[in-house]
Amino acid sequence: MATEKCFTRGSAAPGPVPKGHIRLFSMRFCPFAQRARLVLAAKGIKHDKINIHLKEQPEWFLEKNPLGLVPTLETEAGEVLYESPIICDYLDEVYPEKKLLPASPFGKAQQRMMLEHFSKVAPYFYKIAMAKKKNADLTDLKAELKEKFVKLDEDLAKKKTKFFFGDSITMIDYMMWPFFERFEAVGVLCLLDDTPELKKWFNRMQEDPAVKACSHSTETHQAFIKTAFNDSPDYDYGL
Ligand SMILES: N[C@@H](CCC(=O)N[C@@H](CS)C(=O)NCC(=O)O)C(=O)O
Repeated sequence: MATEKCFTRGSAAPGPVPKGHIRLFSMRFCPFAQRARLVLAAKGIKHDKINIHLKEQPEWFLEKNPLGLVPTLETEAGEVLYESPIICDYLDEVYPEKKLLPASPFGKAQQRMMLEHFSKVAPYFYKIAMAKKKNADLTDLKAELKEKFVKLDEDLAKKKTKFFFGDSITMIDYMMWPFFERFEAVGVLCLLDDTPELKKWFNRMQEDPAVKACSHSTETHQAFIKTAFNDSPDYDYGL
């Protein structure tokens, strides 16, 4: 799809997935959809992308995924997948160039365990954003998040690796990244000053071509978050 503008209720349904492509239903500011975009970019997978207006979803999108969630993936055969880790694992398996998951069952299990732990860190983006909206005191939330950062920092220090599963980027790094990009937007990235290994990881991630291709600036995130707070998210912000 040439346009990045989102499809909304009443938008005409797209045609079938083009031959040799795979289709991602996304939203430009969704951290979970960004995981899928990162994997597509890192692996150089030919795809087409349709952004969805999440408040007024097209009827045909709800027919494909009644949960109405992005990311959603549609294959050339009309198969539909959702849930970001499932989509990303599927892409890694179907497109074997530049594997992001380890080959061994134990390696895969380790990545899943790390992701499970990280699923307790990711929600802090929303918690902090909501607290900021209410002008609430952030002290406790920041202390809790700092504790999580310390654990991640210790993990990197113990492993002595540049990334969370070796010296090159693997799936787990891409699963974590979108939330760190947004931690900066909600003003808590200064917590990294006390976690030097995690800070180095953050800086290395910023240099990755897929991360560069799929990121928004802090200012753009902040502007989008502001529209979301006003209950009228501008999914096309900046286009
Ligand atoms: N567990 C899902 C979460 C996806 C998710 O929450 N996506 C949000 C956008 S960031 C969404 O589609 N919201 C639409 C809705 O809840 O109706 C995943 O990992 O893919």
